[in-house]
Amino acid sequence: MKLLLKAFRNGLGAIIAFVSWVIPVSKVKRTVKQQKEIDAQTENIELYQFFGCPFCIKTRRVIRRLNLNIIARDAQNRQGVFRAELLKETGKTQVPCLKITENGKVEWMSETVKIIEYLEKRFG
Ligand SMILES: N[C@@H](CCC(=O)N[C@@H](CS)C(=O)NCC(=O)O)C(=O)O
Repeated sequence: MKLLLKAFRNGLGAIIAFVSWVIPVSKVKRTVKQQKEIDAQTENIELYQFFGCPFCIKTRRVIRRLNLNIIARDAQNRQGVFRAELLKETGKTQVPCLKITENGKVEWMSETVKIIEYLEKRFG
């Protein structure tokens, strides 16, 4: 029963992810120079996420719209290094979670609303 529910949840998540991927977004337009500057900043930002999680899909959509090259880390794989790192550093495996590395300091940011607000404010 548990396995069936998990399969259903993952299947549903994959469908939502696919639908979100096919629905076009109106991307923020920048000059090549501006985009290069933003790319340099986003090199230090990573999104810890699950592929089919609705909160992660919403966050990924904002990232797509803002035209940000933020690398997505799979925190769903129970044997994976990113899940282990997320758990070690934040004490939980809640996603989405943004890892922001700045001046040698690492900040972990949870909660979709907070993450989106941060991205919009900084890059919107
Ligand atoms: N309030 C959170 C909820 C996020 C949430 O529930 N994420 C689920 C996946 S859809 C999760 O992290 N589950 C694994 C866990 O909590 O360890 C947000 O808005 O970001």
